[in-house]
Amino acid sequence: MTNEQQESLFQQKIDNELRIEPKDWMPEQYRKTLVRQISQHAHSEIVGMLPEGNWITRAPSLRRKAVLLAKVQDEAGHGLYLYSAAETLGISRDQMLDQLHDGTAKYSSIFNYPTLTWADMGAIGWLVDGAAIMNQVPLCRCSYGPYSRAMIRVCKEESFHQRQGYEIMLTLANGTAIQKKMAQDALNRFWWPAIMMFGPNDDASPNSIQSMKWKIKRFSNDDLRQKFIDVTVEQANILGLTIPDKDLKWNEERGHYDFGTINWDEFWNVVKGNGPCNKERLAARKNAWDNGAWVRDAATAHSEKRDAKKAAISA
Ligand code: BYC
Repeated sequence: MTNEQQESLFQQKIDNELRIEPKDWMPEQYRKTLVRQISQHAHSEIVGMLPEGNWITRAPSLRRKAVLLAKVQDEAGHGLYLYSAAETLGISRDQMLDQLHDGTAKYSSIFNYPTLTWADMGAIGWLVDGAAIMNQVPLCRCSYGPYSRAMIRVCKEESFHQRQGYEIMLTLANGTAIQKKMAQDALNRFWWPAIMMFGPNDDASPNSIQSMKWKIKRFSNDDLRQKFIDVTVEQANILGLTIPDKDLKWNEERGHYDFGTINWDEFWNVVKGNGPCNKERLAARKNAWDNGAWVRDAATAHSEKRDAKKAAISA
């Protein structure tokens, strides 16, 4: 079969909503796009543990601490499913981590902002996990089988994360004047970075057209951003908090909220490594990798010993 015939069969499969599995033929660019997206997604989960991990020892009650601990552990699990999904495309976990550590692989811009107060745990759960759900539910129908299946469990857990964040915000918003102020301040700081999570506008998104044709992405960056804003404004109203956007206004004709201009200079600056916490986040990950060397060595030695024992028995 010629390359064109293979490509045409591949596209037909996608158009017919069939999943592509690891051993199926796929264009090299499809494989590369998936490795890029899935590994960056995995890195985001793992780096995303850091801002919240910062508050585990300072959670205001045992219940809050247990819930936050469980949430952060869930993020580690998401990272592991996603690294495994990416490995089915022929890249090793070590290679992916090298790319994170040397700065060639990205991770979500949102995790380069600091978590200054307890209310930030509420804002992250509500807004960051809320944005993640909006982006990731369609990924459950991604054309690549292992990624789409990993996303089903991830989304179930993200939905609990969003609710726990919203519940923190609700408690603070109905608490003392100082608590309500803290919740408002967290919303002020996390609103725009959460909106930026969806990526550049469609006309500045080099990967979108091809990724949508391959059904890796089901909706464009701008469509998902708009959906997120439309549902989140109503949630802010229930909290009695104000979204920090003076241009936010219901547009009857469009059936959507209009919103202000995103600061793309800030976005690209953070993506390029110059956000408030980029250096700190990367240093923490490299440190964890270096400090974990003895665990990896011990696991390798143990597995070699077990293999040698098995070989000796069967000899
Ligand atoms: N931050 O052509 P585009 C979580 C990059 S984890 C940094 O639109 P694409 C959570 C993009 O990579 C949340 N970089 O790209 C965890 C591309 O650069 P490269 C993570 C960004 O891939 C713990 C360039 O800009 N979610 O929720 O078609 C606790 C041009 O963009 C960002 C995922 O990873 C950004 N925000 O679309 C709590 C979901 N946006 O790679 C919560 C899976 C764009 O060409 N990923 N860039 O060098 C996706 O859905 C897509 O990759 C994106 C971007 C929508 C993010």
